[in-house]
Amino acid sequence: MWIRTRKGWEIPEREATPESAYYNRRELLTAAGLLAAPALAAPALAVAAPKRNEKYTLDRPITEEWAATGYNNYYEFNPYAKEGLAALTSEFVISPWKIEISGQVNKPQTLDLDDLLKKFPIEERLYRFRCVERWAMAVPWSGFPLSELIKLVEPKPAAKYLRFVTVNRPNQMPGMKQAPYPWPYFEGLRMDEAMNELTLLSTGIYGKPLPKQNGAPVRLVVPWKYGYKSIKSIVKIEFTSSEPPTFWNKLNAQEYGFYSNIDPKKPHPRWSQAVEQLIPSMQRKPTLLYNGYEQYVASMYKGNEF
Ligand SMILES: Nc1nc2c(c(=O)[nH]1)N[C@H]1C(S)=C(S)[C@@H](COP(=O)(O)O)O[C@H]1N2
Ligand SMILES: [Mo]
Repeated sequence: MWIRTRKGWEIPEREATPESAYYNRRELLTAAGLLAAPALAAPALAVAAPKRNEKYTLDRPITEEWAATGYNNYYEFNPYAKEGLAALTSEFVISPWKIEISGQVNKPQTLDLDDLLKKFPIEERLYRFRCVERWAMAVPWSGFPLSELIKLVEPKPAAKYLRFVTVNRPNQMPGMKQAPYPWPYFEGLRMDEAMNELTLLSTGIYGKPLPKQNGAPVRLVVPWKYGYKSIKSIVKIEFTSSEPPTFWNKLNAQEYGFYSNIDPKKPHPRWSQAVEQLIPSMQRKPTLLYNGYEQYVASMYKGNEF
């Protein structure tokens, strides 16, 4: 049973937090010692910043790091709030981390994330990112193309889809006990979508390891689809022959489809998708078809997969 709760997107426009309130909030949090000062954030980890792949460019400024790492959707930590999630992640253990790969592949295996990261070079890409609730950002993700991992495990011809599953740790993720959702979170992609050059397995943001609230230690980034497709803290990837069920579709099939490709002309049943709002200012911008990635993805679709 799903108890319906008020979502962020149901907040009336007039109550949306204006930019100045965000800045003030941050100053207050910093003064109260609740946000780490930058100098303390990165101890002497001599990790080189990943090299940026200049192919992927933006039409807007990069979102301020504090906003992208301080305004999140991660229901396992809190299904009712987007701010302050970092403070709820202290019990969440992200190392060691294993990913189990199973199903229709010649080489099923359980991979240690550290070993995986030695196999593939990490690059940085600037991508737009758009939540179905209309908030949007533009951030430097680091990671490697999911296609590299797919090639490693050699899919069989019967593999048509990938099913992804988030870690299931109610004792480390307090939100899991706050709402009766069908945990653990699960998502899926069609094989061609998973192989698309844009689809990243991301382990970092802003040149640093992913903060826990952004999906550490490894998450998907699928920039032409609504944000909920970009599943966080992945522990399992299964190659399947039929379309896998997805978390939000299970909760509300009328509102959240399997494809969830971004289309300004297709409204959500409860709101228009014609405009998006850039965090933290909530400046409005027209939504772009496929979030502006039409040249990379349109050929995969006949036109009705939204
Ligand atoms: N496991 C898991 N993955 C998730 C979510 C979640 O609640 N749980 N939220 C999704 C939604 S709705 C969005 S918009 C993005 C937000 O990513 P961000 O917090 O890094 O901006 O994560 C997606 N991945
Ligand atoms: Mo979202």
